[in-house]
Amino acid sequence: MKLEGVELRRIAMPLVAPFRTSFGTELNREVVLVRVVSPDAEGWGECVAMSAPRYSSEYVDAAADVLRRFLVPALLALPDPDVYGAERAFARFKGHPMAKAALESAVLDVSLRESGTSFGTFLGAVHDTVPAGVSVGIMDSVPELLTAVDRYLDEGYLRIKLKIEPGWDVAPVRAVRERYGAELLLQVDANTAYTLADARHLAKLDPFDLLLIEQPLPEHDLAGHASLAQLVRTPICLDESITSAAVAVHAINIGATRIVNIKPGRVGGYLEARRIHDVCAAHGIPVWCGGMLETGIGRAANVALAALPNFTLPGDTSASDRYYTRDITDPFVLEDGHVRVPTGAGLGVEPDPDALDAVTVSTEWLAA
Ligand code: NPQ
Ligand code: MG
Repeated sequence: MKLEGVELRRIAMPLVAPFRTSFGTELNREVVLVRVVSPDAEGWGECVAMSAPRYSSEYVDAAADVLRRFLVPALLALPDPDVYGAERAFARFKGHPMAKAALESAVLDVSLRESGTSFGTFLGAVHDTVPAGVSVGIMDSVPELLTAVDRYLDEGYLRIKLKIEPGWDVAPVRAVRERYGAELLLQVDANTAYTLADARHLAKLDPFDLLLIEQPLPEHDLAGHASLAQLVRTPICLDESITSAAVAVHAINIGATRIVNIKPGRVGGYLEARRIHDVCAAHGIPVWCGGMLETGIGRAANVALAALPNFTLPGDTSASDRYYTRDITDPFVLEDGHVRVPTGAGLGVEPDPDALDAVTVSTEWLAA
């Protein structure tokens, strides 16, 4: 494949409602979109870094900088770029997995569009639709939370994830479990807000039969998660900690994680995400697809990934309107609690030019 150049586009999308987690409140999603252009096609990728380095050390301006100065030039210097060569070229730079994932998926998209193959087919999808869960932010009160959960269940979501932090954990979990009963698939996500000293407190969640507790401790504390796993009955699921297939294997082997959240942005791309899927399957560890408030571009790729066989728990693969009034692609919608895996070439979706214009802050063209 020959490339003509790469466009970096900054967009800003207002959220339908503020989204509060243990690390802060988001009102406006800033995104870097990557468009890779060949003579015959173009491919899109979405960088999931946040405006500020709160989820991980990456943030939007840093991702744009490393793309512009290092990753895009390394890609354009390849004599015959493809997704595998791109991944190898990016590996020569430390860190910045979200920036790498965005560019890697744009390269994959353009090459798959040229060959007429879908993301799902390329990755090994075995389902036409995937079950959708929803992540519910921290609220000011339990009644407010129940109103939100009511609405999501009415819309058809098949699993609820409550964001938790110290002071907002046992009471909201109890209230939701009591209101909807034992049948509701329910889990929590702490985004690193606790310490091992909170083990006895976290064990108070055990009676509520949660599917899992996601990332209770800081990301680098794998040993702490292994210790915590001995003190609580609820399965521990790692998100922030799992940065590669090698780390996933280590975390599984020391008993730090019984379930794994896979986010392609966090691990440097869809190739590494598929390897994590594969090593988890080999170890009997179920996985599910996380979310980073993606637009339709990132969502399309995630939904394709979530259709692989070891994604046996509903993901944070919500419908577009969970986050955005107007998505930049045709919106992903719930059909009986499921989201459909696109079947067209590449991502199978593309940005609508008018919708894209309406949210674009700036663009730059990096020519080959
Ligand atoms: C998680 N996502 O699983 C994350 C974290 C997260 C859907 O719960 C702006 C951009 C705000 C990305 C807040 C979900 C965000 C964000 C939370 C990601 O840990
Ligand atoms: Mg998480």
